[in-house]
Amino acid sequence: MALVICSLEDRIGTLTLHHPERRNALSTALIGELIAGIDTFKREGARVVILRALSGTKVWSAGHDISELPKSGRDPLAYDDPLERAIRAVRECPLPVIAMIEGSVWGGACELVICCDIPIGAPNASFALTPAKIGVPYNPAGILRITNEVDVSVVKEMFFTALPIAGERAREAGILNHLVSHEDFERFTYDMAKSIAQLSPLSISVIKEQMRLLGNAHPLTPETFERIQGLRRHVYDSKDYQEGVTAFLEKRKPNWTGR
Ligand code: LCV
Repeated sequence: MALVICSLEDRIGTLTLHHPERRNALSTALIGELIAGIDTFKREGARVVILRALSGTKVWSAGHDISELPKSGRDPLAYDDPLERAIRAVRECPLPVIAMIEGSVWGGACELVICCDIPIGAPNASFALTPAKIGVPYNPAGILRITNEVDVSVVKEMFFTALPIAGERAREAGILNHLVSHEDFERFTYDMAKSIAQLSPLSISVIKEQMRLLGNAHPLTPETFERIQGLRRHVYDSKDYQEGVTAFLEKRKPNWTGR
């Protein structure tokens, strides 16, 4: 049985978490399928990814699979931990990733959602950072990634109380971009995905990668600067860039080739 259901239609790739018996806990197996799904979408020409759970779910994800946490004496969130690999796969994916959240989100799954590019919540979406419930010393990269996106005073309250925050408060704190009624949730999300799929994939992928590199809160090393310049040159030297400009001048829709 697939732990993540993958579907690709009109260049929109949808990954649906599908392990309700374990409340979509982020196990090694589930993360493996999630990363494989992203790789498939990249290969098959998707322009945007939606990460969701089954419609009507009460628990979007229960976070790291606690049964897989190492016994004491080993870092529970080391660089190669499955949760860390999933977060890097989302952040380094050249396609925008929309998180479509209904139900409760726990622990490291909150960071996974926050690291998606456009989190959209239904009214019952809630978020609880729970390392203090398990005695886990959350990792510095994760703390930096969360505090880069979410109001620091709210992040402290979430870490220190392990209590969920929801609705408007989650949107105001910066966890959610949009809070949408259940009736509009599906249509709003897929309409946004469709609009992204009409735009230049090269331009979007290089803007996303620049934001990732610049967002790591450290002075730019010469190598990082040159990598950014190379990424941007790849776009403005591209046929797509010419096509985007020409199509505008010719008052027609651009035909992106990704080259
Ligand atoms: C493995 C699970 C899990 C689970 N792992 O259903 O952020 S950090 O640093 O802490 C990081 C290390 C992290 O993300 O840690 C995980 C943080 N997650 C949590 O604290 C949430 C733990 N889960 C729960 O509190 C409850 O399961 C919720 C509230 C999510 C759902 O409650 P509900 O009553 O609907 P159950 O608890 O009955 O869970 C159903 C089955 O899923 C397993 C759980 O052990 C149970 O398995 P059995 O049917 O075999 O008893 N399960 C739930 N969460 N994170 N397994």
